[in-house]
Amino acid sequence: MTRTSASDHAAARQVDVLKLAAEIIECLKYRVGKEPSVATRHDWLAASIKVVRDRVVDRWIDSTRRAYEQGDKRVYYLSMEFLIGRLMRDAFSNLGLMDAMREALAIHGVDIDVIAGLEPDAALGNGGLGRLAACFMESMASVDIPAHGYGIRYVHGLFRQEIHDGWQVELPETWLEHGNPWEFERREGAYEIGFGGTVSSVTSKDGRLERHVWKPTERFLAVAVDTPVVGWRAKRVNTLRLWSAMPIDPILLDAFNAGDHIGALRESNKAEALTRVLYPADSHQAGQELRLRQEYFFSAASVQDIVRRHLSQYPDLTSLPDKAAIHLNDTHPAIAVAELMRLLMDVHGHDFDVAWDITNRTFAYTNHTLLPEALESWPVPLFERLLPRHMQIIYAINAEVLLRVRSTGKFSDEQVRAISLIHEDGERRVRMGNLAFVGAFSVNGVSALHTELMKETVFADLHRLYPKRINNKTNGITPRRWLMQCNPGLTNLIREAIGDRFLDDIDALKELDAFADDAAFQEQFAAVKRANKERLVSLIGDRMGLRLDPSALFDIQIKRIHEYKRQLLNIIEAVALYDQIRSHPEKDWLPRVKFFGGKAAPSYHNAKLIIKLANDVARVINSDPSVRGLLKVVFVPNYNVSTAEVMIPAADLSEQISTAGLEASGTGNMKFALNGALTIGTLDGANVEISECVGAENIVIFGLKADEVAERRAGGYDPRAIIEKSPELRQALEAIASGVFSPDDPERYRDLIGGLYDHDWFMVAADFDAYAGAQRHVDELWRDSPRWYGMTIRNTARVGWFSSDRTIRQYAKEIWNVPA
Ligand code: GL9
Repeated sequence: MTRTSASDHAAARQVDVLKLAAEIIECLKYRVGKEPSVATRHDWLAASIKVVRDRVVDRWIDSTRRAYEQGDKRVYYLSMEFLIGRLMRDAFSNLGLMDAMREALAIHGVDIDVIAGLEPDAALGNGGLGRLAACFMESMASVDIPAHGYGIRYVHGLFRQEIHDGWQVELPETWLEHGNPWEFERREGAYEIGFGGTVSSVTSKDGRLERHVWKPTERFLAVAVDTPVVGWRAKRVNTLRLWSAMPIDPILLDAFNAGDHIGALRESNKAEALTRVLYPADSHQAGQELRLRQEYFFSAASVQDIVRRHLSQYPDLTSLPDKAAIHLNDTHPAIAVAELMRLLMDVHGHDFDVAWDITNRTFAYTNHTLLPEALESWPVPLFERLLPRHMQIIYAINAEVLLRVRSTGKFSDEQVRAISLIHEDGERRVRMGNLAFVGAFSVNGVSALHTELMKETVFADLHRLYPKRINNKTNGITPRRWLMQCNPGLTNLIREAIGDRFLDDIDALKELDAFADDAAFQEQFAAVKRANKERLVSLIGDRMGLRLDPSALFDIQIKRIHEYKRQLLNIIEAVALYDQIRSHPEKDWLPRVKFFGGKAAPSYHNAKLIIKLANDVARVINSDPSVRGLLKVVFVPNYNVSTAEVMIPAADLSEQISTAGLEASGTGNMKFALNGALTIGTLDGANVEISECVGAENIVIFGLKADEVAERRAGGYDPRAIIEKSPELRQALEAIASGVFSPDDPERYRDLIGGLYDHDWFMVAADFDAYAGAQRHVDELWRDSPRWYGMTIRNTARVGWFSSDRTIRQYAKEIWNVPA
């Protein structure tokens, strides 16, 4: 760039900043109704968002029109969860307005970081599955795919977690408290959604055609609430459409006039309950009727909307598969398969075969877990009562599938039973996984290992019947949020080293490899990490009143609390290390802080007990003077997307230690590696592919592999014998079980630890020694600073492949058949 053009550029920017500054005041006045002298910080936040939002809307309308005019095929991503987090930084930065807005606000004496901190997290999801949907939405806009996300506008997202006396306490989350400047309610775009009632059939005069008419007894309105999703450099803006339930009759006047004032609001209350709160169960089926109602409510509204949009552009639905790909994010929206069949047959008059062909070429399905307790199924009587017509359709689909199975002559009775959509042993249940599988033309897993296990375990028989259907799409994360926004220090350092190309083409990160052993670069890399650790230290100081040393090794395990993720293994290792430090004070122990963060499903007893244990262990270790501050344990309350954005850039060590075969992919593992943390992990989920990308010498892998776990389980695993042989493990377990960390209730952990001796389903004992050994290896690496930074820089350089842009391009090419 020549001197003149650089100064021109600066001048243009200056105009931009002044213009934005003026617009903010104008917006504050006319749209917020305040003048600067009395505006609160929330007012400034609202005004800033609205000023930028106007620019988003221009491009949004543009993107929508473009898709319409070009007759593009659209992608519809149906997901019960979108774990979005904050939106402001995302939108500002993707529009390239971050610096200009910072300066514009500064003119008014407002610090953008302060108001950004006021934006609530949109926590409309539980964990990885919901966050993946949010990353996918951002990537679909970034790689310019016309896509709509469809979900539920929960009034209360995932509960807020407080820790009282070490225990998790759940409090309602209220993200809409100050309104939501990002959303647009579309009252005109409402659909009727029914439940219950009866089905009658009407036969045509010649007696040939049979039409079914469903008369539901309960009906609600689904109202669309839209949020624009801005892609990188605002190439495209897509829509996230979340459904809110409303009563058809807001007040029953007859009842009201008769004096029944509460009863008059019955409909209204029922509607409100439908989309009020997100179920907080992760990898675990919430078996309640309300959950099935939520699933049908949002799936039916979405399918109706898709059909309406198609028919506004094309004469009939036979071209639907060419113009729409409907993606089922897990089985939660699987009922959409039956809903589309219903519309095709009962409303649009297609016969079963045509309807089934259209449906089958339109749907694709992603499986996110193999845990048996997570596989959704619904009791037939409940299903039949709530959705009588869909139940009939599911029986018809089942008949079609089982006929095909029988006709091959290759399946035993047992295998036929495994394929059936209806589970028949004991209570009859509708299997949503099987419905999604047969209704879709593509079924994918989320990492290479997970996909192979799908073929061998839950879907083994369906896979034999449809051998081409299962495919893999390894998960990814958006580098905008998970590098550029959460780690500006590292982003700038990379730009100085290799230029800006990686901002648009993440593969260019590879060029950083050449700097891995460069002493000067290592020093700068370490300085960035140090600054990020100081940021975390101050967050912990503010939130918990704890003082931490940023020169210690920051060892972090943040994710939902689940036995298979083995936070317990990590805590037991902390206790063992505590013993070692006290028995060998003469040894050169290196300072380490073990951070934990995550929520437990409210009904998951052991997960909640593990949180209490982490807090009990933290209290004892952190206050024991003989530890001399060499080990600290911190449980960070209310872990959420925003907390992750501070913790991940500050991590030295990333804990990815699930029992092999049980974590479908993991995505936190990718975020840590991208931000220059070393991984300690098992060969599970996407860890396997991360290890291949970064190289086995740049990751610390330990423990049983998936096939070894299966073998051990099959071949009479004896945890007690293993514990007896490992003095370190035995002592740590005895200490916990005997109440060393719970003097107020010495029995508290007896059963939790007893379970490890008796069955230890998650193989904590089997992997303990390998894990402890791997941790001591980490100590050695950390002492050798040039080696450590060489490894961590190579992690950042080599994990560009885990960008969700790559994942989305694979979906586009190999599943959806849309250009990207
Ligand atoms: C999950 C898997 O457990 C993760 O391994 C995977 O990375 C994500 C996204 O594919 O999906 N499946 C699942 O039910 N959850 C996952 O995180 N649970 C939650 O979202 C809480």
